[in-house]
Amino acid sequence: MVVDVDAVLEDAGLKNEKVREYVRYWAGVSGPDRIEVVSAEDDERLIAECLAAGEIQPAGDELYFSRSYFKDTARSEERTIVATSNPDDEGVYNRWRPAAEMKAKLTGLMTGASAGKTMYVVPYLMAPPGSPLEKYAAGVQLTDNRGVVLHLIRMSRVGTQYVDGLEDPDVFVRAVHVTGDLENLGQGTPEDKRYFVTVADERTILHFGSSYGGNALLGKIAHGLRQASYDGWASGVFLAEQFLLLAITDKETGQRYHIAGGFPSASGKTNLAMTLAPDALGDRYHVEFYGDDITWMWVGPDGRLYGMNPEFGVFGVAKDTNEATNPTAMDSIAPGTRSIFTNVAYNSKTHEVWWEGRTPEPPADLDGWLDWKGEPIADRPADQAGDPWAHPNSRFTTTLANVPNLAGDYADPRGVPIDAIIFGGRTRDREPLIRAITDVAEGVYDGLTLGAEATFAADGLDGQLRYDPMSMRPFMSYPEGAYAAHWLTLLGQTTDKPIFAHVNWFGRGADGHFLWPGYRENLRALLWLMQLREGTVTGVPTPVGIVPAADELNLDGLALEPGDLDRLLTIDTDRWRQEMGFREEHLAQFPGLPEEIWAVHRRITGELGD
Ligand code: GTP
Ligand code: SPV
Ligand code: MN
Repeated sequence: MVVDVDAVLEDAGLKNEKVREYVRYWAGVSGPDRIEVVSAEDDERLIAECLAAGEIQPAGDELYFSRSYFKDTARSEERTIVATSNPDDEGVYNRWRPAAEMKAKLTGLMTGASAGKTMYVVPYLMAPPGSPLEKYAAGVQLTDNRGVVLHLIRMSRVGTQYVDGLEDPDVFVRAVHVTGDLENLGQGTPEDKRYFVTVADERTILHFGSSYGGNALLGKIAHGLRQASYDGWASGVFLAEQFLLLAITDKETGQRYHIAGGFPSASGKTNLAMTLAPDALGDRYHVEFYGDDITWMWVGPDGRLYGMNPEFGVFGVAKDTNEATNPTAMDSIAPGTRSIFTNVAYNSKTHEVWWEGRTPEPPADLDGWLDWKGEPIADRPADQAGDPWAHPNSRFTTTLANVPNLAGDYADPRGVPIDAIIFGGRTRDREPLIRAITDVAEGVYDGLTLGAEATFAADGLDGQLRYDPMSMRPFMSYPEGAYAAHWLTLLGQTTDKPIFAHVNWFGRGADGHFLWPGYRENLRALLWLMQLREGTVTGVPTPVGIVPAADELNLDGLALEPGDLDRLLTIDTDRWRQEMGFREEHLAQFPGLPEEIWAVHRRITGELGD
């Protein structure tokens, strides 16, 4: 069927001729039956259409449930590629391939693959309007999946106005998503047909073979992280990182601090960004949310490092989200918020949703309950009785505006000045609760050597320990040596430098229990960091940073098990010496790593002794 692309775009008031050219070209490739231009105002109608078609189900008052294909429930790192025309762009983690080869491959896969479907044209902006980084933020996603459109409307600013007023009409990211025949793509086999490609030097994203999360919502990770980090490096102007962004206000002194932080996927960014002060400290401290997954950072006119969240929503891990761990998240997905739950357990009769950790025990009455694959829980054979009801990477999607502690200035185009940058992963041993780092090169070194136990957010890697530089390993778009140099250059331009810290909420005792209660209590470590920056505490110096003295941490209202605090604040020198050997191998993979980074490594190794 031949669609009159120009007539559709004309009708929709989409005037940008470069956008039209792009839509025409890819419609010619994938061959949809219909084309529709989407604005945020279309949400209600699209929801109704998805409900009518059974693509989503009702999950309470203005809440929705969706299930993705059971082999399509997480990002696939092996199938993700960064392509350019310059072989020097190959890094250790970006799975670089030649642009020409990948464009030909994807064009082949996409040819005719949207036949019988509607192609949605979704113009978007990954920035608050008016941002100094706005020109890197405009994009147009094409997708043949209506459910994906619902997610895009929640996760990014969507509307034709974002591409019609462009300073240069040609400067927007071309983001093409074709779902493909999910049941015949050989996911996870040697015949895997999926390809998730960012052609970074052409600002073109071509994703084929998924309708899930970071594989399909191209503004988020493909543009917001891979493309943007490449643009930030190529322009020399900014950094785009998988970081949360929050503010802490001390109501007594009126001081306000902004903290950005990189934790690998499924390691607590959403939880920390949405955190409320623990009850005992709530009268004095207030935490505000800016972002939970992506922060773009640049040097402001006053010489400080500024940051903003380019996203418009939250795509958060459902597991263990409840009133105690994350009350703010629970509010942001309450009735009336138009949230979408994906791959959680669903009750087809009562329309309730449930996931592991939502309540201590699953619902007692199994009637109507389906697990994330859609199988009735009541019919489970005995040997599957203990299987999770929800997929471990099941998620909720909601807009920022639903987050009750969203900062009033979250969309201020000037961004916010960053006082501290923290790194943290899931580490059972070695890492103390917090260690502060005052030197920029040492902070960058710490980010580059961030290590974590792998999580369910990426297929097939659960349980393995791996390095995840700055939490960007799955999103790295250019060589790691150049990445480190770019960080040092930008931070070198700042006059008032952020303090760095490494945090770990996941330390375990010998019997496996968490040493630290985590969640809302994590604020206590950050308060210490801010005091250290102010100079009101001094901490205890160690070869790997400054740790709190036991009496410097505010533990009001918190009962820790005896001995646990000691372990949380102690550096295990033997484990650290062993770690330095691993780090040496890790860093040696990266050609062109700046000498300043190696100097930090040698200094720490020397101080740890042998
Ligand atoms: P992505 O969205 O994948 O990038 O992940 P994220 O870093 O935003 O992870 P998120 O905050 O959603 O946390 C993932 C999991 O970690 C959830 O199951 C949380 O319940 C758990 N978690 C978060 N914070 C803590 C903590 O302080 N302690 C413990 N023990 N678990 C935590
Ligand atoms: C992550 O995996 O780090 C996410 C979710 O934030 S996704 O959008 O699926 O990449
Ligand atoms: Mn993430």
